Amino acid sequence: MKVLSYIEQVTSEKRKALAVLVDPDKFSDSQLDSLQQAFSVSKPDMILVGGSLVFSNIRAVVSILKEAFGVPVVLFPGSATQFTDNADALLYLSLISGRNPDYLIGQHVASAVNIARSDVEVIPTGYILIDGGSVTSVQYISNTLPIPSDKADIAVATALAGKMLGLRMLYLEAGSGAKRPVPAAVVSAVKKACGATPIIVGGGLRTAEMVREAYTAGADIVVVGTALEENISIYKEIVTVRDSFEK
Ligand code: 1GP
Repeated sequence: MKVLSYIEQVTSEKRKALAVLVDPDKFSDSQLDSLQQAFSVSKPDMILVGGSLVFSNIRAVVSILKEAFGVPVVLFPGSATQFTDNADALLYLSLISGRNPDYLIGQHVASAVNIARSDVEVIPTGYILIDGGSVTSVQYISNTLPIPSDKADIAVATALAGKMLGLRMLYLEAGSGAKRPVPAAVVSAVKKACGATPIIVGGGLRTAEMVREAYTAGADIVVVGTALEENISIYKEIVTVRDSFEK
């Protein structure tokens, strides 16, 4: 099954999905071991690979993760250079909270021909940065301003614009390692306005309780990266929270 169809099915059935973010620059044999142990109980729905700036070999990391886990490996690229044709799918991100044309269309033009030549599933995704209490790498590198975290109305207007432009998913991002995650009020307002469009929430989700709050507010997919790099033992609690939404 294609990745987007799977996500749309999860969303329509009001179940929840979990994505684990792997930063290729921090990936190591010991991280692979700890993910293998954690996932032996219950797997995430997908693994995201990427980052604002990546210097290592993404193709090699994708290939190891595909082989090890048998779950979709989805590119979450910080720039056109992070595309690799051995991934299952690509979040084709348009940074619609920003006004930097390079992240609205420039990187897309640079990567379009290589993507079109591949069999990688392309998922047009509206990427919406919400202020997470500190300047994050994505904000600095993309040279864009995040939406203030108390302005749910601006987040809703941005999300609706993205949806009407044809974007198939909306990613509410506080930034990796954010001090504060996207507020529940912002998640629920966007979910209410955008109906069936899958909502991804990530950045600064450090505990199972925070993950539960994001799901309850309306996140269809939650992304966790830093918290698992720091303490893999919380994976079990997080995946239990995901499964508690199963009917
Ligand atoms: C970052 O949303 C992801 O792009 C995950 O953030 O590393 O804070 O979990 P964390």
